Amino acid sequence: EGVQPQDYVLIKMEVVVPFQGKLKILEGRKVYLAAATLRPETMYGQTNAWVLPDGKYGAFEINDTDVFIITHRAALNLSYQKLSKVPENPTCLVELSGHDLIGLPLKSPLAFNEIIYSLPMLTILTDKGTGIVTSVPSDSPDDYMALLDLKSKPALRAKFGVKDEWVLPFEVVPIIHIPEFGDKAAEKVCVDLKIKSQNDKEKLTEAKKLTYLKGFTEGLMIVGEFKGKKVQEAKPLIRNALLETGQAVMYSE
Ligand code: A2H
Repeated sequence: EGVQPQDYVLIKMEVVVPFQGKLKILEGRKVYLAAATLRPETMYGQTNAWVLPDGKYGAFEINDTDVFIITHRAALNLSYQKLSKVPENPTCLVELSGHDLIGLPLKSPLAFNEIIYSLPMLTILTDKGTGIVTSVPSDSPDDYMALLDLKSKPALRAKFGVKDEWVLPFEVVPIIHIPEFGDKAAEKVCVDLKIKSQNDKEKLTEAKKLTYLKGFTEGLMIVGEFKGKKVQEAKPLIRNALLETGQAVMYSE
């Protein structure tokens, strides 16, 4: 954990009914994968969600209606932030592994893709955020490479039981223009740096540095309600709209 507290926006990605398998027990409730992000203004470009296949998750009662699927660690933190039905005591309705979550159909706030799927990412940290990440391959080098790995490696899809239709139809959605990098900044930087896979840590760190700062200082929204505005200006407006409409909550750790 860092010394500075990190404030995340938790995006409520709704699991589409009917529930299957271990999730059947949650019938009648609103169930969400809650993804921690620092970039709420990129939510238009979501193509999927990420889970760690061997990660341990649970379905936790947040209030009378909502259930969040997150790590136990995140549920404990949330329970001290007024996000638990029983304060300071998270209630787990069912234990889940990342494998149980692969292939869940989701409706996610602002996404141009009406339905997206939950897919495996091998570099997710279980001691950061909720252990659930939303994927925006236009602007996140990690997301771009993890999606490219799945798209280009049938054996990787087979290993995790990922169906072609959860991955192959999903293309990078341009949402932000950065003068130096164009409309698909993450793709451009990954190609320029010749990044081979999601495991190419050093180069991905470099790619993230390059895109993150430029995106914030020079990026322009090219879609959505704040089209034409700078990313810097749009970010708090989009975050507040997501919070006010109940599509997201704040979480700090
Ligand atoms: B970001 P920081 Cl478009 N493991 O959201 C690995 N990565 C995680 C995570 C976890 N447990 N929890 C959150 N994250 C990702 C969007 C995004 C993000 C874009 C561009 C850059 C970017 C869409 N994915 O992050 O270490 C989430 O991905 C660049 C670092 O706390 C979250 O924001 O700074 C970010 O990492 C939080 O990372």
